[in-house]
Amino acid sequence: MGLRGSKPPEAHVLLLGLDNAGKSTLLYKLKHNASVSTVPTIGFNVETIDTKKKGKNIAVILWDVGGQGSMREHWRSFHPDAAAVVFVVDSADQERLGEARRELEKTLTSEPLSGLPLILIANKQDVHGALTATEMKDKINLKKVCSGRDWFVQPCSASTGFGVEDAFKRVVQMVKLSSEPGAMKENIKDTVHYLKASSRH
Ligand SMILES: Nc1nc2c(ncn2[C@@H]2O[C@H](COP(=O)(O)OP(=O)(O)OP(=O)(O)O)[C@@H](O)[C@H]2O)c(=O)[nH]1
Ligand SMILES: [Mg+2]
Repeated sequence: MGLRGSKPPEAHVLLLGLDNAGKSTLLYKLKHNASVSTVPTIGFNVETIDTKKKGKNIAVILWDVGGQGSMREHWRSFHPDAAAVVFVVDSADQERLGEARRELEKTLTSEPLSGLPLILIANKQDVHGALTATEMKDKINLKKVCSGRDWFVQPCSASTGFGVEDAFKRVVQMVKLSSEPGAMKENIKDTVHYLKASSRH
């Protein structure tokens, strides 16, 4: 047990992926076990989930950043504090798989993310014709894309809840805890202010 009043360590986890992949649906399924109807995210959503890692309390802070083209330039501002990347892919949208792979590769070349674990969510498994997790792994050539880091592919349906808890357990297991919890770097703060201001207009 921690000291009274001391905050548990925090792990910032990025939820990234193309627009329509199901990031926000996944976030709210995880946080509230609710199926919410989402709109495309302009800016970001953030939720904290308190849990335990190796018997110790930790707070997992999930940053769900909009995936539309215009939003992707902001992903980078969320990289410095990240402890893991969750990349969500629509397994039923094979037409955009190449685009998803390119964005994933671009994301993983970012210096602050080097060596961090990657959890790939093969989402929308409830849709007929969706790629299986194994097919997804092979098509994205994940072994190569993720060389030098831990990775895992989780089949999931954010709509039905299938695989959602398993995905979160895997994140908690693989996440790297920061030695300096709680400190949000200045550039993230700036982006947060900017995105909040833009979403008001
Ligand atoms: N069938 C099915 N639909 C899903 C699933 N997950 C999400 N969706 C639907 O996909 C659409 C997009 O979901 P969002 O969660 O808003 O997608 P997003 O990744 O947050 O998109 P952006 O905010 O634009 O980046 C919504 O209509 C969801 O209901 C799933 O597992 N199965
Ligand atoms: Mg969203």
